[in-house]
Amino acid sequence: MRASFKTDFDRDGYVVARGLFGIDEVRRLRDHFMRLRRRGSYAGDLVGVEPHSRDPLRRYPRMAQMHRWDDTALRWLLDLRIAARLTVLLGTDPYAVQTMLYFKPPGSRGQALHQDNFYLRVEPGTCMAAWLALDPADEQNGCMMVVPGSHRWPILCTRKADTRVSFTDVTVPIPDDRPARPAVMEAGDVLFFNGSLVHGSRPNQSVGRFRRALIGHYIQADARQVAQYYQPALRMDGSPLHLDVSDGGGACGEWTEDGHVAMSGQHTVSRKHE
Ligand SMILES: O=C(O)CCC(=O)C(=O)O
Repeated sequence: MRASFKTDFDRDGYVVARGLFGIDEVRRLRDHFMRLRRRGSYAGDLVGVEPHSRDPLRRYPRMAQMHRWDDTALRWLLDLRIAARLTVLLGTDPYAVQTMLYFKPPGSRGQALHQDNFYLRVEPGTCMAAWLALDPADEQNGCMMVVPGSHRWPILCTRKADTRVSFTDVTVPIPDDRPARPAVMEAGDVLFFNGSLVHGSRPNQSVGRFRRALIGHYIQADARQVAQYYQPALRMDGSPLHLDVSDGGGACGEWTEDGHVAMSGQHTVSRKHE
């Protein structure tokens, strides 16, 4: 772990661990989840699988909470390399609460800018994500976009998102002088980011490149509550524990059909930016 790993994270709200997973491991994970996706539908899918849909995200919808029924996902979620880095970044042990797999084939919409703790409702503190690139991710195929320093902002009121470019219907406003920046990554890199960090992704505009990512969500071990959707939390040895249930929250972004703008009705705090 490089010396600036934690200071970069504290300053920006995110940090990339380059090459944390080897290329063979990444290939195995990619093949595994592609096989599962082609095999059928699972609890936690963002939307029903429609193999012949014109919408690429309906052909390859996001999977979630796979670790509850898939051993490969569980082992990855609890991986010691991730655990060690989270412990450094959080200053406490992590608990694991979610897995997700974004396939993001060519032509897919992205996910509008948001803050994860809007959905997880971790208290006290916030959540953390470990976002493993399973393909090279750049601006053309819709890499992650992050707003450096926004982890110090409160959870913002949401607004309507443009559902022609986002599969979710809500977003958060950002000031003109704090633009989202691309997090360009190689397969095997892991982006760690704070649950208040404003982030999202744009459409995959490449001609033929998937932008797959395997994501783990974690909370710090001194958190007392989290939304129902994330229960039970797991200690990093895999043993389950139930925390108090927060009001509201839910899965990280609800599916919205292309072009239909609708509000979710969930609003939270609004305070001025720092
Ligand atoms: O991978 C993406 O495009 C978005 C992922 C995301 O927003 C998240 O993990 O919270």
